[in-house]
Amino acid sequence: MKFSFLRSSLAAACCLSLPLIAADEEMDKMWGEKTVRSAAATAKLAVFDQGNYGMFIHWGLFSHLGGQWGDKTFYGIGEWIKREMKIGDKEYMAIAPKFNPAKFDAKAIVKVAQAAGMKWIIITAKHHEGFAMFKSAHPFNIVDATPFHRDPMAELAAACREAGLGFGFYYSHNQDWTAPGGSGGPKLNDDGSPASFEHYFRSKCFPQVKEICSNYGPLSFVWFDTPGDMPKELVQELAAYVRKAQPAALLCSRIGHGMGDYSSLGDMEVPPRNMPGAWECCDTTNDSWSYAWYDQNWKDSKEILRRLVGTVGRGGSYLLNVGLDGQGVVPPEAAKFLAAAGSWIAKHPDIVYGAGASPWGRALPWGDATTHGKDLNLTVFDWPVDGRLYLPGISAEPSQASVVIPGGTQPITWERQGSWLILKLPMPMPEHPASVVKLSFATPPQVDQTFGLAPNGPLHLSVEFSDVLKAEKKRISWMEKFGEWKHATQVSQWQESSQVSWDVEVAAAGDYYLELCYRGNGKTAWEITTDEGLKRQNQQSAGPIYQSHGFGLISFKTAGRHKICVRLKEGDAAASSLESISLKRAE
Ligand code: FHN
Repeated sequence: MKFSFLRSSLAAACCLSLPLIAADEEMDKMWGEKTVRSAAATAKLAVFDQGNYGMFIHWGLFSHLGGQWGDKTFYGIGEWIKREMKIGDKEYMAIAPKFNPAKFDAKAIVKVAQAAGMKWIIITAKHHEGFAMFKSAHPFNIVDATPFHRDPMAELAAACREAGLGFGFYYSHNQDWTAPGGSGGPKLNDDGSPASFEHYFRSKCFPQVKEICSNYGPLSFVWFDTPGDMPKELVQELAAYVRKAQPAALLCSRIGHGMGDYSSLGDMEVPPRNMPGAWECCDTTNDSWSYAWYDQNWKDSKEILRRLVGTVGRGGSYLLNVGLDGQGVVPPEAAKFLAAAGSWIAKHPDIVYGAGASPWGRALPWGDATTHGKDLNLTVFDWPVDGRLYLPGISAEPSQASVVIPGGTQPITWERQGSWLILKLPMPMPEHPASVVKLSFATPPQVDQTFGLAPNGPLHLSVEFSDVLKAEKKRISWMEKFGEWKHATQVSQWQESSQVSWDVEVAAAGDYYLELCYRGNGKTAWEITTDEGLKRQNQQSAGPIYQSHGFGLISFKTAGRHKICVRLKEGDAAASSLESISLKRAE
């Protein structure tokens, strides 16, 4: 049983600090093959569909270390510290007697989740380190091996039940770094005989899954992770057991072999376009999943809402993580920003709960859209400075339009310009970090998904939405630092005749600044052409990381539908990878 793919790619990415792109097969081993909603899962998925927002918690012995081992700081995802700092098994297990999370208060954690507007909590019962955060027959557990002696999982399960929140467990079924035979674990049993994965599975994994499914009441989720090369029969056995013991629990796709009830996307991945089926984006409030003393890169309430509404707008559900510290407490910065986002959601529940995906199929330049019945709800993060909100490609007339203001709503008017609906907004922006505009329609509005370039704001055109000729368009994932995943769509494998193009509905003729976001190697020259005969060329340098480069002005002689084409003219074609272009009107 190997887990070398993750190890080697993580290590390489860290050492070189270059983007290292994970292959599809590797991503399946980490995040499971995507599953399609089964008829049997549909009833169970009702809670998931309605709630759209849950809390993920990473907590374990690694939380006691908090990203520090001796005089060395580990800057990757904190729960990987054992592996990455090469801490020996005995040394690592010797941390347990020092782990005493005396400030753990299940009710306080539930209050943080409720204030955030979250509808369930999923917590690490056992992460890859192999330490059980619950009372287990296996001695390496929080009740028997630490001075804490309490079962925090029992306390949290009870607190969630009392508060009406769903509750579920994360369980690392394949990786276990301290159990002989577990993936990434010791290769020999205590008696010196070779350890097998089957032995680990029978002696630890399966019995512990039985414990978490038997001793904590009804579960809403069992969230297995990183299936790796686990044999299909064992995954099937585990899934069959959980389905019988916990019939209401949803299994995410990371159980492996397509056995989940819903798909878990890549870590920290809000997809660029709407996705069908039942799926979830798991994300974290800073960069690490588990508590890390140095990690202050907190998402503020605006970023939390942008990613939450972005996920719901794409048709998914958002699972946002906090790493409890060594005392068992939610870091105050996470609690603060979650609560601020939560009070916004409490004022605008229709944006998230039971909300449907955006008819535009992607985010819009100023924010995002979700639907509720026949209503179209717009979440505006970037209020237009001239008070005109441009909605592209919408020919249906709303029966009503209003802006949510403190204490009520304010009707607004609109004007039509071809397929553009231009809403006239009050100034200043009534609410921060986002304001809501509500449009009612007689029937759910159909939208032409062609991109629209408004005169009063930028337009970002990802290659995800481009037509590509004679080059390769691909969705890629890489790590900025160990375990911190980034995702993009790129066009690579450029040839002389390659071209990337977008159709764009331009609201106003005029001059626009164009930027290209790409990576590559050294001087790179690009050509931009439009259907109006415009042809521009420019050169900038390229590096190994995606970066935006100002290209210069292009202009549209007329408003209306236009085509913009990008070609690589000079440079290292093998290394060049285009991610997007952006346009913004010159003033
Ligand atoms: O390796 C784990 C990682 O530590 C963390 O638990 C994430 C959360 O989705 N899952 C795995 C990597 O995808």
